[in-house]
Amino acid sequence: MTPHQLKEEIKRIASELGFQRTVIASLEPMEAERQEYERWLALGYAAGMEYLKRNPHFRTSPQMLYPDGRSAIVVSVSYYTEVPEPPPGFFGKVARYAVGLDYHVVIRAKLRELNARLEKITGRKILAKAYTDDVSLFEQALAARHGLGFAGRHTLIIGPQMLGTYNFVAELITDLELEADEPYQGTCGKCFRCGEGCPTDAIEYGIGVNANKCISYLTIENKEGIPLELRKQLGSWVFGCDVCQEVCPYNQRPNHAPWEEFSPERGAGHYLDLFSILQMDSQSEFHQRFVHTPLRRPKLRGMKRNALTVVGNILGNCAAASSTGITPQEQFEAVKKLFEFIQEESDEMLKEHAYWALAQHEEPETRKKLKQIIDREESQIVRSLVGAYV
Ligand code: B12
Ligand code: SF4
Ligand code: SF4
Repeated sequence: MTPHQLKEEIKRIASELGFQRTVIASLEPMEAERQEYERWLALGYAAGMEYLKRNPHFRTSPQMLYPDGRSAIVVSVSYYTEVPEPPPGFFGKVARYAVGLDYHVVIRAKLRELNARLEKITGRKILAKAYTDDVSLFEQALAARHGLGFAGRHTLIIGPQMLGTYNFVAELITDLELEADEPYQGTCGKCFRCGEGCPTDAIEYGIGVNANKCISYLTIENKEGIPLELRKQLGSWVFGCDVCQEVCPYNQRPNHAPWEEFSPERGAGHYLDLFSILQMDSQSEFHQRFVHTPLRRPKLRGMKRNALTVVGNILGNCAAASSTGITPQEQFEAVKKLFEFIQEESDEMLKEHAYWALAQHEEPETRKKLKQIIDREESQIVRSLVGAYV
């Protein structure tokens, strides 16, 4: 088989397995990309993601990552599933990429399957390593350099032929000597919708995403509280955020996820019952429920923080409009549970978020009771934080 035929076979088998697009990348260092990356780091836009700051040279040198490698098979696969109408009540939205089973596990298994089939057709052992969403590699840069798609203004890779952005990027670095593909020349043209639509103004055209402001960072990677000035902008996102993708014209006719592992029935689903999160007693209970899904990342503490913020936003909307469909009785129950939460919780960050959630409810009774219990609050830190908005 000629190298060209082998490359075609790789793309055919990858497509048979469900990968929507496959390109071949060289493992040459990504010099220009590293400079862009360092500029982003220098601006402080990696926020608290210390692992991203450690070694930019390493992240942009695929050969260093896997010294046996000679080329990379770079693939994309859709995770898109239709979002149903939100259930009435206190529910939070989960970003589409996270509704099913943990994609790291699912994709790596498919890439290993790809490798096994390649070993069959080449008749030799292939040294290979599978990666996806692995911080040790600057994946979008590698994908863009070899035509998996182009980086849109929201920084995500947009595939050609309307493959859009609802897809994961993954790589199989192998010891196969393969000819690398050229970049794909796509463009955003005169569109600026993602930056205009981003609820927190996190997108800076030409630079990238300022993670300090991005809801995805704030709800998944962030270990602190949600900054006060950004809490309302979270809206009902309890895990991740899809707004910049929802407004992107390249996502008008998204391809559906090819594997049932990405279906909402197999994982956490599109919506989470917020009080079921708040009522969880232990990290092990949380772990048990979400262990096979991407939602385990922020741990129970992070998810409770997110849930409290979204409950606050829903309570805030109850006063502003009757469109939430939440009855006064349901509001009363929710407020009661929040007061109980404050009584039982010892974590200051979570307590403060619960106070904030209550402060969003513009009901005179709630406000009166809130003032009373703040006066009795033992933690001085919490008292002074809450003082800013009650
Ligand atoms: C850290 C990280 C985040 C951070 C920071 C995001 C960011 N945009 O930087 C946070 C937590 C906010 C995040 C959020 C999300 N993420 Co994320 N994230 C990553 C991770 C681990 C590293 C990203 C990174 O290196 N950022 C650094 C900056 C500098 O990179 P950049 O902005 O893309 O680079 C820009 C410039 O440097 C410039 N550039 C780059 N090279 C060059 C070269 C030249 C010559 C020039 C001129 C310019 C230039 O163009 C780039 C694009 O504008 C990658 C996986 C990986 N290992 O790479 C996944 C990844 C980017 N995330 C992914 C996803 C799905 C998401 C979310 C959609 C999840 C969600 N729904 O909540 C959101 C989307 C938010 C957004 N608009 O980016 C996917 C994206 C798939 C795709 N189609 O592109 C990835 C690739 C994971 C994967 N393997 O599938 N993420
Ligand atoms: S994920 Fe949400 S918050 Fe982050 S850049 Fe996109 S729209 Fe903005
Ligand atoms: S929304 Fe518009 S500007 Fe943003 S990535 Fe999509 S096409 Fe580009």
